[in-house]
Amino acid sequence: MGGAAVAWLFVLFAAAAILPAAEAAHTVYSEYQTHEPEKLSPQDHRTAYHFQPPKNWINDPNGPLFYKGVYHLFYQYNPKGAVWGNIVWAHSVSRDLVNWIPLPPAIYPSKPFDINGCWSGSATILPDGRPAILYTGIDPRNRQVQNVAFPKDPADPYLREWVKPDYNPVINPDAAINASAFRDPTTAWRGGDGWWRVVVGSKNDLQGLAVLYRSKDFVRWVKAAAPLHSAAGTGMWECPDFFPVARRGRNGLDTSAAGPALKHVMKVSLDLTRFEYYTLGSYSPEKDRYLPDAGMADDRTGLRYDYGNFYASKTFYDPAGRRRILWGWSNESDSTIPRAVWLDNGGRQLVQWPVQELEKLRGKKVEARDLILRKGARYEIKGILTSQADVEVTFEVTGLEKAEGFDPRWKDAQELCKKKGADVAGGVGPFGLWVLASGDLSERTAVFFRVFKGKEKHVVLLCHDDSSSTSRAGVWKPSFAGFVDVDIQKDRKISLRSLIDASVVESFGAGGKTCITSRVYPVHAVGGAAHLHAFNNGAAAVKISLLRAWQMGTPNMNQPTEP
Ligand code: DQQ
Repeated sequence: MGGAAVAWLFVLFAAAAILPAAEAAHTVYSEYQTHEPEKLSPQDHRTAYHFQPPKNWINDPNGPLFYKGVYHLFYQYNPKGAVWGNIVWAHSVSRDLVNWIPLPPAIYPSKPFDINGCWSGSATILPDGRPAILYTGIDPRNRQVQNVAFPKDPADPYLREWVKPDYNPVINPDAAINASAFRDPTTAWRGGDGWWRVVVGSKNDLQGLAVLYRSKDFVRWVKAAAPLHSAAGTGMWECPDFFPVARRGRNGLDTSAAGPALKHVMKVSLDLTRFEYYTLGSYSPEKDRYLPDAGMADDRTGLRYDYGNFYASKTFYDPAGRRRILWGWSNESDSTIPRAVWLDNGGRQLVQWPVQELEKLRGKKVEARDLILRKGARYEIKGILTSQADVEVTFEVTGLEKAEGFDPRWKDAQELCKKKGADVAGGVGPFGLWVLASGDLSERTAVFFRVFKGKEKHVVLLCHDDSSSTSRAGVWKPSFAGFVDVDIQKDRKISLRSLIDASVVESFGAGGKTCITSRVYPVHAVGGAAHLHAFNNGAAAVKISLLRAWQMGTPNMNQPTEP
């Protein structure tokens, strides 16, 4: 028998014994797994105040929690290279969500139940105050199993060491479950009956699943007869998140909170689209079923936390600030700014806003008031380093009768933004900011609103449009966009906040109703060469009633320091 035939036999045998390489929607570059990152170029795109490790690959935020006065963030990390692989739970701590100190990885492959990887999961605070982590381990057969880990020394506020008991895995995929699509346990919640519940993301062909398990002691978990929720045609549900929000006010709620004064949020990260969608709805503790409100969808027509580069997000309840905080992974290698999240007054969507601790990085400020921008006008914001800035602006709109007509077939905001970019003159808008712009404006990212006249009310679109930049041939320069649910005819004004951080632009439209994060990699508009303008390309004049821009300081971002 020739060598080639032997090799075939071996492959067939191996394939029968183990599942194919564990399925996750990350590209594996085996040749780069142990490479150091390249030396940084002088044109540095490294962000300063977005969470990131000093080097190497990072993806999903994992198990955020608050313990004994310290915030903990774990994250999917490759200790050996700048691409996905060798995944461990890296660990950083902070007292203010702004300055971060790295600690050694908390959870790393070491036991049969996680020897091929320690994937995403969540933390739960147990009734005695101790945290527990549930995470996905990849076992020797490349099956995805769920494991539990506890702090070795609960007296240590930094929770440096974690113990993974030998009785793991605590949840195995049974015969009905696809073992290569079974991952990312949520924070658990406890019902009035004293049973813990947790959801694990999965799929059955194209049916996305939130598989439900129950436990009395957090160790023995029993699968419920039906999933908490599922949706046809959505594919694998990665990183599900399930939590309550108060019907009124901005305070966050503990994940186990129950009662009539709240609604529930179910968020799924769809492997098929690589975007996330959430629904608002009701959770019945008796039936252990979640039912989205009428008109809400888990698929690509649904609501999104962020209409840009944002995935695998996770929330946690912060008892110190009585708020729920959200983090997302902004592909490439950063997390977004932690955001407080609450239910909008109308109860039809969530609102997000950067945690207020971020404001302590605000340094030198420039301000402009009562500026009228007529068609084609622009105004340069000078006097601060605009490649690392926080900009807040309120636009007053006039001439709503000049708004372009809205075609009801325009369902996809991103397509609409592509079609009607920042350089396509309009009636009311496009108006907004050009950020990370080169001196000659050949390179720029437009963050802008465009107002249309719909049948019943005006339709407002928020876009991030990087497409007009002439530099960076061959680099993906997507337009991202979302509709903004406001009554512009009544309000007559709309606000925008953009966090600019070298290669991240994170925008919050209308006080955080529509959010967009982009990664942009300017060639010329880096460091001190970056410019910032307000512009208007619409026929109707807009007035900037107030614009404030702050240069942002640089926190300790995971540079080794003693906690
Ligand atoms: N990333 C993890 C998985 C998760 C995916 C692996 C989402 O657990 O499903 O690094 O980005």
